[in-house]
Amino acid sequence: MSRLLDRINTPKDIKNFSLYRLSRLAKEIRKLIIEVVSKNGGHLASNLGVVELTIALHYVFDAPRDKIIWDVGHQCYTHKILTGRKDKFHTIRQLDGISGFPNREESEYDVLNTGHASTALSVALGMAVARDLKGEDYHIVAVIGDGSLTGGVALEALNQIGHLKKRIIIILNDNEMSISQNVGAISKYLSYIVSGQYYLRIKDTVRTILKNIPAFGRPIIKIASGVEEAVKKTIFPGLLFEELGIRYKGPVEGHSLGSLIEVFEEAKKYDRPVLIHCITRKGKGYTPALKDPEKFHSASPFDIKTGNPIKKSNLPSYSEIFGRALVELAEENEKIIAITAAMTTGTGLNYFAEKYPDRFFDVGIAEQHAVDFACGLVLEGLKPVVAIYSTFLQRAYDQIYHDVCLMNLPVVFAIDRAGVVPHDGPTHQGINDISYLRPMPNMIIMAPKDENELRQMLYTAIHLSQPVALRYPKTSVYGVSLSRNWEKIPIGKAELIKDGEGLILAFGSMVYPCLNVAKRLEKEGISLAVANARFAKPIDEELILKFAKPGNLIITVEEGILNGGFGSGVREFLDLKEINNIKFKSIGIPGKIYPHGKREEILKILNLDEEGLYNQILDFYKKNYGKRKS
Ligand SMILES: Cc1ncc(C[n+]2csc(CCOP(=O)(O)OP(=O)(O)O)c2C)c(N)n1
Repeated sequence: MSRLLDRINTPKDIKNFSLYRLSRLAKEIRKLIIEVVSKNGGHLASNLGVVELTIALHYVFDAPRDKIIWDVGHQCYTHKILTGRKDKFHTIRQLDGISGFPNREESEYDVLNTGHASTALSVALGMAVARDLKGEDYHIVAVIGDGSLTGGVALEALNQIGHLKKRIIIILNDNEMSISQNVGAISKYLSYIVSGQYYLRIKDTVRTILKNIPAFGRPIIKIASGVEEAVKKTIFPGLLFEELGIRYKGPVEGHSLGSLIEVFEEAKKYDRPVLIHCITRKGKGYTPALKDPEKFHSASPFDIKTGNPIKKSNLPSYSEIFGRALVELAEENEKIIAITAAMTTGTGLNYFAEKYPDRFFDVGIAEQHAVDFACGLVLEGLKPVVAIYSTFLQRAYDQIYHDVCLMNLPVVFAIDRAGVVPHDGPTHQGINDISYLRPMPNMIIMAPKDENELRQMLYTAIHLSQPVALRYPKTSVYGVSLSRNWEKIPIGKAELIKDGEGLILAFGSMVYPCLNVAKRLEKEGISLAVANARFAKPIDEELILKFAKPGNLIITVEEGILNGGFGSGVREFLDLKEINNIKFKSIGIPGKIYPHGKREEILKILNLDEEGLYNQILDFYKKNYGKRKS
């Protein structure tokens, strides 16, 4: 049988399909997604869960005239396949390939670039207001997961959606999972709706069975009816949404194309906001992903037969080292509390969660709340460690400033995925944290050169009485031996690793590559010291002054944006001291938007791989001293 997919280039090509053909298409799409993600890695489980939902949307709605907005956007693979990108699908998440998230530059069908959760409802409402003011007439559909619906921005949007009552269609894709099991009262409420519906559905069958039990049947039915009323009241489907002013439809079986098409058609007729509650399963159609949707939320390449990852390194990640170290420290210090915003495993906090469930909190996709929740814990004498990816911590900027730093509260921020992040692209690059945290009063910022130092820095951070951010990259560690003793690192003191005339002052992940570069240059007669800066704030002023002699060279290197970063801090200090007779350069990431690709590929593009650093440092040296400093 020929592939239906081969005939599809735009959503128009499926408009005349029968239900049978649409379901054949769903199978073909699943097969393609599994094949490609097994090679490229990607958000497998979420995408397998929305194949029918996406087909039904494109069958019923008329994109790109009708606007379909994907919240987070990690579940957009079927959408991409149906909207002209089937032939490029094998390049997804690869350098120069298509993005793993919606991207307006890629296609007119991608309405909104996304990556961070919970934005779709606000944007949909904004578009609806604009549509109505312009007197235009099209549908606006926002697809949001049950995890993302609990994010603060989405709740703020619901508040205004119910108030303005604009015509938008919200598709709630409820699989009871965020990355891990979804958490919180709203999640529980959604489950009640679903289980309540099952209850109402089975009740007729039960009633018939009871009727047939001669002596007991009728009295039991009486009791059961009372229970039913109570249950109905508490679980009347979608009451919460209805009371907010949003029409609720559902729950709908999210893998039944027929039901989905029917309810989407009906939704088109409403002249006010409507929420369609679709029940889907993450990983649908691929047993390993169905069994372990968390592992396959964002999968690295894997063997299709077994579902086992194709591992490139046997070394652990920085996240794992952090997670295990925190468990060790928590054994000795019962005040330590671990907090994640829906990234338990990603941040390595799964070890902590297992060992200390009472001291572990997954607050859901709620970075702002996570930070203020930590404030409350500190105010009552506990020691919260908030582990959040660099890019997502951006959400909590005001909480860090207003609630942590102004009061000088000793919250520990464990900033994971700091620096270049592979495959997920611009929305996930963790390159801004040094810049956005440096202006924060009282904040200490540190980054380890390797995993042993990460452990010692975590120990140091936990004993500080002020806010502290500890940043580390998404990569595997070096494999250095881990010291059994805990040692506090002196605040604001760098570590001179190699002596020399000029100074390379490297931060975090850039220390070892710079050391290698300096060793190479040494062989070429160029003598440069290398210091492990350890701190981006406060910087080691004494060390800088030692090297800031007239005509001497100082180069800062960081895996972060240059605007306002670590190098800027050093330059500000030199300005303050009115030192302007040295040769100074900051190496880092220029303030632009960076694509998706492997970590090594992006570091190479940025000239932050060893070769790029060698060339940048040598060029600067030659520019200032000719071939060799006399
Ligand atoms: C602000 C923010 N925090 C965290 C994440 C990481 N993240 C990506 S997808 C996801 C879970 C989303 O759950 P849901 O919306 O239910 O979608 P599903 O994957 O279950 O389909 C999380 C926490 C993010 N993208 N944005």
